[in-house]
Amino acid sequence: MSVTVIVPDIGGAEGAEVVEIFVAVGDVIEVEQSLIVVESDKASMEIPSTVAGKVLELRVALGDALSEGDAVLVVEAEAAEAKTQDDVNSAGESPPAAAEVNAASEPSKRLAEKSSEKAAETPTASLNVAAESADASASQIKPSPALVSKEQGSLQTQTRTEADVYAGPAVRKLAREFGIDLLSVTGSGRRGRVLKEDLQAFTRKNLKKADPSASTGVPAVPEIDFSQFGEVAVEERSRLEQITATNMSRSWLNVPHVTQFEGADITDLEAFRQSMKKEAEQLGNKLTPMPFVLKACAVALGAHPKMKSSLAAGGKELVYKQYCHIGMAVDTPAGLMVPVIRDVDTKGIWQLAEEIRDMATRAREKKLTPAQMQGGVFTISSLGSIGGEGFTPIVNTPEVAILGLSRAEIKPVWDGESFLPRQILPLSLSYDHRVVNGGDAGRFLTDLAALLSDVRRIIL
Ligand code: CAO
Repeated sequence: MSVTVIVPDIGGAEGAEVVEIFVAVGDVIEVEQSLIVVESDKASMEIPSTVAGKVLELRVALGDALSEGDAVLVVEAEAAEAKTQDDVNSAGESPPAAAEVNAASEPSKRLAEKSSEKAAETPTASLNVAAESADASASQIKPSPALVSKEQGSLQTQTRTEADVYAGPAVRKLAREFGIDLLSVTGSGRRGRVLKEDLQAFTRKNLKKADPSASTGVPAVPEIDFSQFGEVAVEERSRLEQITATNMSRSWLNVPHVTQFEGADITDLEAFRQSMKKEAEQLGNKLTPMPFVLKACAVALGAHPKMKSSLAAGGKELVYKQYCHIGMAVDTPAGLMVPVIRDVDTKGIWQLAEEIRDMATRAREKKLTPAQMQGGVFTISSLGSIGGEGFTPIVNTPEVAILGLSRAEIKPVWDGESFLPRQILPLSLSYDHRVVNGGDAGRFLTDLAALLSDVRRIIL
């Protein structure tokens, strides 16, 4: 019996682009086998099969834009599996009818129908999930109304409408915010898809033409042809890297940063951790300093709630969060990702150690869902396993503080009579100086260092 495998709930992402296809017609697939990877503006996700059997037909191509319920492929399913899928279908989550499936090969039409309202509602969230809503540099360089109407005027003779333009929801939203008619933008993506960079290039080009003084006031870095000086190789940056770059610029330009440093004496913590390593192995777990730091941060954040607040109402209000979800920067081949570990204050060290490994693995295998990267109140970025004496992390807005960890080293510490060899963990706390002042940060960091110096305090 043939069964259509459809896109499951992908965290509300609309028009996620197909960037990889793992199967071909004729392949025999298993339940849970990864079929394709889709990439939204928020995350990359693998779509697994819900049935086992032979692939009869592929309903997607690279570059297609998919949403929940869209058809991925048709499988000649094994009987039991087919029944399961039928049950799902009859429960109201049926794959699209033939006509709808055909429409899936025309992404521009579907996007036009679905994107406009939903994309506009997308909430701002953490570091790697907030690209579309907060492109700081872009939002400050709106073209003048005169410029836009001139562009639009020249297009009124065309019969195509904006709905015919191949573009994702985030790009449509950005275009609406700028007042840019998508028909006037040349798409540089696959099959002419209009990308955010195309909107930025369009805006830059027209700003130059219109009124140079209407820029952000930040002088642009000139584009240089480096090949004039020697051989070069040009590599396209991943979407994740581009989103991260946007978010870093947004935070750097909006947030007055201050970074404060402290060294936590983790000699006793390290002795305890080493003594527990065997037990961790027996449990199939791994005990690094990270779960202890997470837990200590949760306790310190509980005592200093401003450090996990966010600005609201244009800076007139402060939102205090009664929960303690903490983001953890993970270095992946595709770029920086920040999964969020939920309710850290309620969890024990073993559980946190397990979740750290799980989230880091998911991040590296592109298996994080958008929900797993949202809701953080504070972020930890650990370069401890990599090295370095200290660094100044950039605040993951709208959070107001981020903790950097560098490599712990044995240092001589004066105890009043002699120098003792103590293991010191370098901490660097960057904070948004609109919300947190030096006193707040100093008290928080001193408490955090005290918790790490004597982890028994965590349970007090
Ligand atoms: N000092 C000394 N050693 C440290 C340390 C520190 N601060 N932190 C970790 N280590 C050790 C660990 O104990 C482990 O050694 P053992 O196996 O002997 O115990 C080793 O370094 C490797 O640790 P890990 O990296 O596997 O695990 P972790 O829990 O420390 O970190 C994670 C997990 C996901 C945070 C980390 O793997 C990672 O991706 N870090 C990079 C984050 C990043 O890129 N930040 C920058 C963002 S801004 O550009």
